[in-house]
Amino acid sequence: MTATVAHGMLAGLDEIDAVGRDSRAGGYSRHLWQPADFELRSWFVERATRIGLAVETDRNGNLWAWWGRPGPNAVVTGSHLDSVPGGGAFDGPLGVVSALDAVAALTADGFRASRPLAVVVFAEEEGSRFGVACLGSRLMTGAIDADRARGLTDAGGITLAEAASAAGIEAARLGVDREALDRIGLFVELHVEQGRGLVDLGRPLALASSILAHGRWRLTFTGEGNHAGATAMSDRRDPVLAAARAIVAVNDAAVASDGARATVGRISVVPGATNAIASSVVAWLDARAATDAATRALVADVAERVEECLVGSGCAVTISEESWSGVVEFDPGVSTPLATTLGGLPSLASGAGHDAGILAGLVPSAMLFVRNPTGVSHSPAEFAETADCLAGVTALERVLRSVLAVPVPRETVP
Ligand code: HGY
Ligand code: MN
Ligand code: MN
Repeated sequence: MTATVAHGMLAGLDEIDAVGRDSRAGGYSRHLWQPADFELRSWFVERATRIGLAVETDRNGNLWAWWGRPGPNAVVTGSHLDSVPGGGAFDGPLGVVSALDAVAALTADGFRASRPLAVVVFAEEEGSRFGVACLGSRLMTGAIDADRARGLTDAGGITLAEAASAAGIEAARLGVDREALDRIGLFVELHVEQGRGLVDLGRPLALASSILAHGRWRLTFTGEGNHAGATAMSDRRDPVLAAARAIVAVNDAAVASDGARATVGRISVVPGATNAIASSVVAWLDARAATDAATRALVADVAERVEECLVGSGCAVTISEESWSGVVEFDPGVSTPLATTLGGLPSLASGAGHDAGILAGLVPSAMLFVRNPTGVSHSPAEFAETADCLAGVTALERVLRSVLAVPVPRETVP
């Protein structure tokens, strides 16, 4: 499925349509500071510059395109351009393209903003290269320790610090960015919906009410590498078998819970030979639930079940928490006026995480969702109708007009 939208607006989706296509998985694989990501960053700079914005890269690799002088109490909109492996065309890029189009509509008709405005592209939102989702916004806000982040490694063993340096970012400066954070007066992220909420409501747009608590855990199973032909079945300590049983147990735990979700979508087998019993397996657990406590309880249940699976296997397991995001409740004091501006919109809970969720505890934040008729995301089947996307741009533009018209208090004018 492509993002083809033959319209002046949303043309940005067509412009990046060929970038990072994944012929093996289908869809797109666009990962931090790899060729597709660099190409998308260049596209963004060119696109933003063309409509009169000035682009800067912050200390964590996030891009900011400013209309006028950067300053406090800014209205910020945007999303991310990276993808999961084999992801869809809309998750992230729709928010960036819509933001640029909404701002272009404002600049084109001579609108005069009373507050600074920026379009942001957050780095590594999916965590596909270094394992931690929303890495750019987490670093900026201090939601991840900078030293720990610098040591994160990609599949090839390259550290974030090394990758940052290679991309021209000073690794020592990765981390909390008070200056960038303090400039945000309001963050509005437009995003394709990733479930069927809007389909069920029969509405094209909604505002976000909440985000599930979620996190990632790394399960490392160790056994004994050995010969596939020469090792009797009774002599084996096979971590693949242990991991397979454990993965079934992960699913059982979520099914037994009250609506929690648990997924193992990524497994690596070492050494990964057809004719060798593996020596170790790493399986990544993604767990989510409506409350922090329910998510923690699910993971505790998973851990217990996984240990039970290993009894008598001769294998061992270690479980390490790689990232955690507590439940997010978007502030109705921020969202309700936006809904009013838009003539009333439903509110929708999100099962997916977002940079707006990382920011929400620190700066006024809201999200606009655009209907996804397939309800499918993180897959090439992710989709949004052009009419709904255009409704999203128009809604974002109206929101920006309304919030930008409110003057900055005199003492905070830069
Ligand atoms: O994984 C997530 O929830 C998000 O799409 N990054
Ligand atoms: Mn995503
Ligand atoms: Mn996203």
